[in-house]
Amino acid sequence: MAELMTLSRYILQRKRNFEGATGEFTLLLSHIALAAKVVSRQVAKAGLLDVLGKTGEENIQGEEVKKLDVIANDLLKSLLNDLPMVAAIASEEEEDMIVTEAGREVGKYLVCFDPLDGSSNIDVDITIGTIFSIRKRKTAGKAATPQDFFAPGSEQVAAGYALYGSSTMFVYTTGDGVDGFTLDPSVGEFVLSHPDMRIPPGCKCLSANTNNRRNWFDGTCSFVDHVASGQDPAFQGTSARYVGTLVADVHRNLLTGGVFLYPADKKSKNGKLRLLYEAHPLAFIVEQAGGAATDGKRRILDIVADGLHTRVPLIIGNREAVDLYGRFAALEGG
Ligand code: P6P
Repeated sequence: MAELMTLSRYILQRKRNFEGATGEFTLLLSHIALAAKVVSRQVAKAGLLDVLGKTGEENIQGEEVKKLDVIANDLLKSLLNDLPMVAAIASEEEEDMIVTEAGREVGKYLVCFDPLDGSSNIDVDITIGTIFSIRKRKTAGKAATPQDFFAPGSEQVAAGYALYGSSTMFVYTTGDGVDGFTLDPSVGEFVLSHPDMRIPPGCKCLSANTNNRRNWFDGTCSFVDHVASGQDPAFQGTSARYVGTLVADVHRNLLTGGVFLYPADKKSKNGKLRLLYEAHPLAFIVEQAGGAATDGKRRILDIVADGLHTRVPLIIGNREAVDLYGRFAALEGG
């Protein structure tokens, strides 16, 4: 039988070269993977369970909260709350940081997550995902504060996502490359399927909500027009692909080559996407896979949040495309 390299076995194997590997990180990542398995099961049967539709409430972002959002958020909160190595968590669905019971004083890790990214796609059966970011805090021995989260994205010790699509995948990095695992429902394990993921050369996809063009700065419009013009050999085979789930668009572009942009515009100078639990983790992964991520000017991993829900413009994917966007933005705004 082919080697069944499960996520747990893989993390344990890689633990040897993970600084201060004490097994705590392995347990933390395994808990996040467990949450992904449970959410995957709920998503797979969403139409049969009373989990579709809205709760009638709004979250801190002013967005409608879908039932599966609440399920995923509550699940991650409860799983992480029991782990002594987790000091605090920040969630897209929670206005404030949550200090965990078990790790209040002794926990060294901080976990940020978007429990269900793309939830507007739940009811139409389009791929959604969970995004997470793990960083170490500097204030051991006492309860964490939000300021613990306000550090460059380059200080993350791990980042990853689960993708609930045609199959359920778990993709993560600890700064030593990116590896992808596919859930085998017959054994209930994530099995290594995409070792050492690298973004291929060639920008196969351009992902942007072009209906926002009326608010875009000239640099963004010029970049998109340049890609569509067919004049640049680097974009001869580029197609428009936009799912409306950030993690699905970024994952596809990671596998095929491509660039995703949710830029600053005249209405939202900080764009729409959140730094701590969307841009930082995905930027860590894409850079580890050979790509790049900026806000149009700054490297995403250099940016420090000034709030748990800080928003940033996000241009992420093939380094050449991201850099080209930056040149248009510098000349004409973006
Ligand atoms: P728009 C989903 O709500 C999300 O946060 C990301 O997953 C996605 O990329 C983006 O918003 C889509 O936003 O404005 O194009 O619908």
